[in-house]
Amino acid sequence: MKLTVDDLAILGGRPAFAEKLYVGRPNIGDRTRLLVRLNDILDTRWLTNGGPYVESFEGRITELTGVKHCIATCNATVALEIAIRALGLVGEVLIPSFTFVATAHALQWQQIRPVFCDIDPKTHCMDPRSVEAMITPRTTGIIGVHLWGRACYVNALTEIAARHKLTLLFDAAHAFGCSDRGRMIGSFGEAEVFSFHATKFVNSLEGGAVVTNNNALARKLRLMRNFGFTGYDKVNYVGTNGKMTEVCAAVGLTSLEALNEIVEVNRRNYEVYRENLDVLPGVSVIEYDPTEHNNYHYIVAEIDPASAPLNRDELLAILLNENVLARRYFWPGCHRMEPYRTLYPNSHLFLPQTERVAAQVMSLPTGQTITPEIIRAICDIIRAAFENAGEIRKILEEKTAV
Ligand code: T4K
Repeated sequence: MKLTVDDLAILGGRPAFAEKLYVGRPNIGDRTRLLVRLNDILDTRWLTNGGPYVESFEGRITELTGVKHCIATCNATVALEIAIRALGLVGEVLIPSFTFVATAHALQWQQIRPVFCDIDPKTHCMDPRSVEAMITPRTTGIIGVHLWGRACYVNALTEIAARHKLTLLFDAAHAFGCSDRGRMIGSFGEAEVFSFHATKFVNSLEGGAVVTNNNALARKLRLMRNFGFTGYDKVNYVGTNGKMTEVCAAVGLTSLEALNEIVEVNRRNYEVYRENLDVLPGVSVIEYDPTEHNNYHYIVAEIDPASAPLNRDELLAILLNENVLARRYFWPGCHRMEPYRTLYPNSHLFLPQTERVAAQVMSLPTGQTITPEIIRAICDIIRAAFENAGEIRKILEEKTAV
């Protein structure tokens, strides 16, 4: 389908897509197998609290990542919270600002200050030089984030953590099924945290997990996930209710069975996007290293305002009008969100690359519901918008002036 500017809804036409195209549309595994599992759960009436489906889900995660222990949780935010608590982090912890706000909230929730570090604009991951520069006597840990599923600077962060005697944890919410120098993500640092939220390529409706090779830590995490109970009527820690339900585990197991299929679809989509977007002025799709395992879950396009005819936000407005709900993850950066911008008003002074990248990045729809034809049509909209940038900009300016 070749669009002309007349087809662009912002100029009066009908949206190119009759139905909304979402980033994060859930992938669904084999329904028949899922329904068998759900019936079994209902028949046995074991719904949560250490049931067999959670146990097998945890077993599959350990097999796939090669990590000794998996503690499945109700979501990754709670997984981060209990990992942070079990590791004894206090005071200040270094994290990137360019991440989903849950990374910061998991610290602030327990009165630990997230100290925001800048990113390397090439990888969008926390820059080890910024990490080193932000260490103070109050720093107790570092949380590296494998953004978009691409491993962050694991070696450099491990070395910095060891030299400064800091605890290293990874937020691997995006990175299930990905590797770093051939080793599956999950076994780096003291522990790593995965998300299996509905919008992730493998999902358990809501869900997360902490994985670790540390036996004592694993035991502590299991207790903390279940109120700190060490036996009937006996509590040893301040715990929470972080348990995954049997239904979530059944969805997760079914989703894991489709893992290779979903990755294949994501990889195909990624290649079609690259083919069609990388040729446009000022547009580049972030690269995944083909020598690593990748889940290709995020299609992230960078729009360089210096060379693209329209900027990121102008393109988003066009796409939205065409029913393409692209997202500007992770704009404007945690440091510009409350409570952080009030609590730590000077953070932006240390985050020039974060500010620049956050203003240029958009995430595009992919997953099982998105076909190469849809992607070509989305890319055609962007091309047509660029070709008519002058006219479009005028209309957008008039709209915002009203
Ligand atoms: N660390 C990092 C680095 C993370 O990215 C995340 C979560 C976490 C930690 C915490 O993990 P969890 O505690 O959530 O397990 C979404 C997800 O809710 C969130 O899990 C994810 N990262 C983040 C990047 O994306 P929103 O605010 O964008 O969600 P929402 O509701 O706008 O959904 C995104 C799109 O997906 C929508 O446009 C519609 C579509 N959608 C969504 C759902 C839930 C569907 O089509 N069907 C659905 O059922 O955060």
